[in-house]
Amino acid sequence: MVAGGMRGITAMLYETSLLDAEEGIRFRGRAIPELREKLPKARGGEEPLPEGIMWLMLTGEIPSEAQVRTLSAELAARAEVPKAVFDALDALPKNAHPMTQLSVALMAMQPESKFAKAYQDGAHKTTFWEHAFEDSMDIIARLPAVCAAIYRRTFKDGTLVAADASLDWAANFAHMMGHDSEAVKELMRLYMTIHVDHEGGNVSAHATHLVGSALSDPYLSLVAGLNGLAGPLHGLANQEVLKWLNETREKVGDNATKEELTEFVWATLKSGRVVPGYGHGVLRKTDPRYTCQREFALKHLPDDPMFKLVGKLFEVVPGVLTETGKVKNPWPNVDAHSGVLLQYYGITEANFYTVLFGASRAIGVLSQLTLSRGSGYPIERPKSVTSQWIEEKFGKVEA
Ligand code: AMX
Repeated sequence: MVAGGMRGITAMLYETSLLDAEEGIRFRGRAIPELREKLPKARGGEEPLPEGIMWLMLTGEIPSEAQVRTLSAELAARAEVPKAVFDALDALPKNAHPMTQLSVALMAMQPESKFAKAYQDGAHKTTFWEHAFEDSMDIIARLPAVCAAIYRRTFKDGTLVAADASLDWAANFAHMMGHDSEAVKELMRLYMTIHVDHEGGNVSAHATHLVGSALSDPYLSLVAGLNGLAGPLHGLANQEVLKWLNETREKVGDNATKEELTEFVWATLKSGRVVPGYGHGVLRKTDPRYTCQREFALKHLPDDPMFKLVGKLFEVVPGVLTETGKVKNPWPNVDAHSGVLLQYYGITEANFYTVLFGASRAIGVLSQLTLSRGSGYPIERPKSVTSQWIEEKFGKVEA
């Protein structure tokens, strides 16, 4: 287990969500289909508001519509981004990856940390959670403006779109990116709800949790997690999926047979790459987050050629991965689908996709960070051993 990426070691307390290998993620005991039905929606909308899942993760309770509207308004009231963020972004090379920009932008806000200030002022440890909560609210409130600024300076003409405080958090996010249709707003609500959390052991959640356990403030802790999310085996997989789908399309066209697709998937594996969007460290079934995005696509874009390609690949990839004899979960994960929905609505810039994932993941990991400070979780410090120690204890392990 220690040599295998700690897979299967139970080692953390993490309240906001729990992953079951067969059933997928549950947030405070509730699965995605139930949340899609029960969480409050925007007026006239059908998808849940991410503010609702944030409330659920923090309190364990499904909020009322009025509670969610209060939270939306509170976030809107805290949304102003300090000028230092834009100065820091301007100082970066034009080709800095959007995830690098997001890290830098958050670091530029860190001097405002209420947690760090309270600690320096001698705050009692029983109050740490309050300061962590204040920072978390500020960060989450500002993320739409920060991410939209990154989007518009990297992929558009750099002009910024003013916030619309009457909109919910996700709809305002789409609006500030410059995507104003109701359909995009609905997609953003769904997207931002389903990417929030995936229990504690994944790289972004664990890194945030670990760094937070040193009483590093929420800005420092979140950035650690986001830098992990920027890895291609974790959050960056969503950008890799769209690139790979485009590559697939170029190579085999829109009317490829199953045999042609199978050959293409094998060619990817033989070139020493992974098939992005497939596999998981814990899940052993199709990710319910994939399934709900598929349902969204069936409703809104059933004839999109990219959506059809995703469906066709679902018919061949698991067979190929199973045939390798080593992949433990041959089924699609959340990233296999998300890019196709975004590109359909004109958000075609794949390098931006992980920023969207990060904005959503911030809600989950910061909710847990607040709870961890509330429960006085200690500094995390597991034990490591050397390979020599393993050999002395258990003998030489043959590969
Ligand atoms: N394509 C090719 N090979 C894969 C694979 C895939 N999709 N999934 C697993 N494998 C390989 C592993 O690389 C490993 O090979 P190795 O023994 O030669 O090193 C072997 O199968 C066993 O791996 P595993 O135990 O099944 O998976 P894991 O827990 O080590 O890794 C994950 C999980 C997600 C990193 C892996 O499945 C992967 O690389 N998937 C593709 C990238 C991806 O979609 N990542 C996103 C995951 C979800 C998320 O965090 N957003």
